[in-house]
Amino acid sequence: MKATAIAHPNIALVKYWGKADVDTNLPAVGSISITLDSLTTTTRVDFDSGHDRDELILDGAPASEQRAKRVRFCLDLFRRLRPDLPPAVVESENSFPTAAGLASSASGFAALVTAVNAVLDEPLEVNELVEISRRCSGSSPRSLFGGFVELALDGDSTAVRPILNRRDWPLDVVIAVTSKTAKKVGSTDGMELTRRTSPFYESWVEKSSYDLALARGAIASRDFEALAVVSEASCLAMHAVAMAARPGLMYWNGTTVECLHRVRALREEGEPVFFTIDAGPQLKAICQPGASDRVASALAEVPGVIEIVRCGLGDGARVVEG
Ligand code: 2P0
Repeated sequence: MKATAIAHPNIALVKYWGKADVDTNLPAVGSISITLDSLTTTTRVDFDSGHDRDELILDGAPASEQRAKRVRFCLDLFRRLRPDLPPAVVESENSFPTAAGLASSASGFAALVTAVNAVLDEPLEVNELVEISRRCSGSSPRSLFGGFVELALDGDSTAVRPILNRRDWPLDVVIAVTSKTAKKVGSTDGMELTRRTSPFYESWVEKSSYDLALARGAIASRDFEALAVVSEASCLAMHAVAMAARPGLMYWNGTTVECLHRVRALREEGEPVFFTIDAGPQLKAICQPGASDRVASALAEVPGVIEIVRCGLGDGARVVEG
C-alpha cells in the first residue's frame, strides 16, 4: 500500500477569501484559477510502515506538529469512508519555498489525496476527493485539475469545473519572489479576521459572482484584456477587504508594490501582461507566451526581487512511479 503523486500549485485569478463555514472549511465565494506546470509537490504515502500513528516528513525533515495534524485530519477524512486504512508515513517535497504565497498547501493536499486514493481497493469518486481536499485547504481542489479551473459553491459543498484545457489557451506565469520568509498570518486566520472585522466583507462576497461571470466569459472567448481587468480587480479587492480588517492585513512588501507598478507600466506600453498577488509578498505576472522573456527581464530588474520563477500552465494532480 504505497503510492506517489505529484501536483502543482494553482494561482487564483478570481480570488477565494472568506469562509461560509469554518468547521467544514466551506468557502464564502467561488474562485477561478490556473494550474502551473514547473513548481511541483511530490508526495509519497506508505501504509505498510508499521508505525502506530500517521507521520509527516516535509522536505526531508519531520514536519511541525501543526502540519502533521493537518495531514492526520486529511487521512482521517479518508478513514470515515475507508475505516481499515492503517497509519501512514507521508513524505512530501516541494520544489519551491513552503508557505510563502506560492500555494504549497494547494499542491500539497492535491498530491496527498491523489496518492492516498491510489492505494485504495475501491478508489473514491472525484467529487469525494474534491470535498476531502477542500476541507483541508480551500484552494487545493483546484490543483486536482489542469488548465483553467473553477471551484464553484454547490449548496453546503463545492464542485470543481474545469473551464479550459491548458493547451487551448497557453499562458505563461512569471513569479517575482520578493521574500522567502513564511508569512506571519496564514490564510485561514486572515480570512476569519477579515470576515469578523472588515467593514467591506459583505460587499466583497456579493461582488464575487459578478467577477466569476466576467472571468468565465473572458476565458471562454480567450479575451486576454478582459481577463487582465477582472483578475487585477479581484486581486486588489481581496487585498483591500483584508487591509480594512482590524488590525489590517498587509501581505505585500515594498518590492511587491514596485513590481505591481512595473507590470502596469508594461501593459501601458502594449505588453500583454497582468498581475495577481496572493496571501504573501510574491507577485505573479500572467502573460502571453511571446511576452514572457521581456516581462521576466523587467521584473528581475526591480530592486528587491530575489528570484524569478517561470512557469507555463500545467496538468492536474496525478500518480507517478516511485
Ligand atoms: C486563493 N488564497 O483563491 C486565495 C487567494 C490565498 C489568497 O486560497 O484557509 O491556504 O486552508 O482554505 O487553501 C489560500 O488557500 O486556504 C487561498 P484555507 P488555503 O488562492
